[in-house]
Amino acid sequence: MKKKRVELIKGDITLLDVDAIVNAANNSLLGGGGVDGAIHAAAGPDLLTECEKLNGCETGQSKITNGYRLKAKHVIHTVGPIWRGGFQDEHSLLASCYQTCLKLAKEKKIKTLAFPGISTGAYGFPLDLAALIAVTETKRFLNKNSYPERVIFVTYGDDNYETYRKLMDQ
Ligand code: AR6
Repeated sequence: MKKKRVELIKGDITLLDVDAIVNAANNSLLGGGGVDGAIHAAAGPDLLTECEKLNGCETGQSKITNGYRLKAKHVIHTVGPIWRGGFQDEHSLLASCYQTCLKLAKEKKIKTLAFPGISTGAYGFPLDLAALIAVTETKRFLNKNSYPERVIFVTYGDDNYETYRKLMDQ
């Protein structure tokens, strides 16, 4: 049987043994709270040193670094939009985060890539819509490309897990 290329798990993304994890960063790329803080804490100070050389990142864009002390070999930092009611291009900016991360993964021949729920914490994006964008953009990309071979959505709470699960079953 063909192995599924999209998976869903609950847990802490910093612990995953994958080729790359995605960081929900901010425009400075210099760290913050939430998953960004957890990734920097787990990767150690060399991650910040590499990030300092990147000159930040625009919303909807992504940049790749090493993973340092993480099990993951790389971190793809992406900057999700802050939710402002849905009239400020938030939908296409979030779609662009997924597209640019997947494109970087393809270029680097990354086999396994794990995503957190970009913009669904401090940035306030409605979870249902964010999960729909995540699943739609990922499936669309995987249908046309052989890298990444496998994408894992990592959720950090029961609500999030159920939201993704329903969408992935469709
Ligand atoms: N593993 C997996 N998911 C996590 C983890 C973890 N260790 N920790 C949090 N989440 P957020 P944003 C989930 O706020 O909304 C930062 O300060 C969390 O439950 O981390 O894109 C940055 O520097 C939520 O579902 O990112 C920016 O300033 C999701 O990760 C800002 O927050 C994203 O929540 C970005 O906000």
